[in-house]
Amino acid sequence: MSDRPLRLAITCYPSVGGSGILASELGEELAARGHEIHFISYERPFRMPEGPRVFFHPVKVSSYDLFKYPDYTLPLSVKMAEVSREHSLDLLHVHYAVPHATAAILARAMLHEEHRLRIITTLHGTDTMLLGRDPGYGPAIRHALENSDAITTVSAFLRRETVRLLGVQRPIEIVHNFFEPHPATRSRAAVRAELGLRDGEALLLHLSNLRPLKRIDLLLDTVARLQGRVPFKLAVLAGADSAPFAAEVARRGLGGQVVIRERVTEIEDYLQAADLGLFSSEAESFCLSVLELMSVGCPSVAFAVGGMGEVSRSGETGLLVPFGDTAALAAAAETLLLDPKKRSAMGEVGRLHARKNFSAAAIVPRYEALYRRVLAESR
Ligand code: GMT
Repeated sequence: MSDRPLRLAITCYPSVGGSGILASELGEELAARGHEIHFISYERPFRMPEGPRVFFHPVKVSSYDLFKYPDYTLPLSVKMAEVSREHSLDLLHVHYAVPHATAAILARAMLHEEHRLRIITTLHGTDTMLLGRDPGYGPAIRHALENSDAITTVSAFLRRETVRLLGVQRPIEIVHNFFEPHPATRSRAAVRAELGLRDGEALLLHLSNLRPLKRIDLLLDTVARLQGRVPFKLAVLAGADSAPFAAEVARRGLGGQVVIRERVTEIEDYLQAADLGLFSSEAESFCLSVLELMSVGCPSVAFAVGGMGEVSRSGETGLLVPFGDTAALAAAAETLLLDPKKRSAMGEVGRLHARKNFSAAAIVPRYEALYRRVLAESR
């Protein structure tokens, strides 16, 4: 098959979340490689790139008195069909199955024979682990996966879970997430000053959407345990409304220790200023945030859940401890905070690991090869 540039649409959630971030960065990398990229979503994705060959098609959701709940799936599928027809798309790459994969299958059916649209579905985590278990969603997800032209998961763990929970019989390709850090816009010192770090204080960084799976209760338990053992501050880059979290921080008397920032776009500024990542999720199919820190040479401590061990090699690029053991998580953080040499050695191993296995150069060609294979197979 020729290596002509492809025309494809990417559908993802526009809000701050791993799947939307990954999809936006993939669009940026694909456009830089000469492909034409059309984003379709209800809002412009949070980190959607600007530039040539990148387009955004908003989906308008109407609200009718007739419906108690507004419907997004149907207008999304209509927009997918319209963009596919008008721009002669080769394929549609949907990130997160619900409702994107279902809408894509419907769009393809609406196009009939007039335009053969190929559909790639990338599963990110909760679409399988949470919604896949829900009898109100599971059969629809399975149907969309069985009818996609290709399925990928962001980790081997998630592939196993997809087969186990949804009984999908089709081949599933594992394509890990990638991260390509942009240059920081401010110095490390400037960011640390902005966060109010005093001399000798270490900066712990946590990035997440603060959803229940992130187990913020365990994060704050860990912070409380660390108090008085090492001088530090925890910066939380929140991808969601942080008011309930701020209230909990205050209730626990941790206000002096925790700084919160919402909807940060220049995350590299904070990544390069950090000494250690701190994560407490009870489930992660991958954990893009650990990779983001690793890419700039910063190790993380976290619970060994899901696909976390596919990203971070415990003892080499960071430390993983059994889920729920906040004493062990605090001890792991303390060990690395008190040993800058070990921390920077781990950071360097992690940076090289990220470059080799999770950079755009390592991962984006995997998606391109998959697109071309699907197009060649279904001609
Ligand atoms: O973590 C979330 O709640 C958001 C979710 C998403 O779909 O945006 O994240 C999932 O996808 C990320 C990108 O592939 C992964 O790094 C996260 O581990 C995964 N979250 C879970 O599996 C809980």
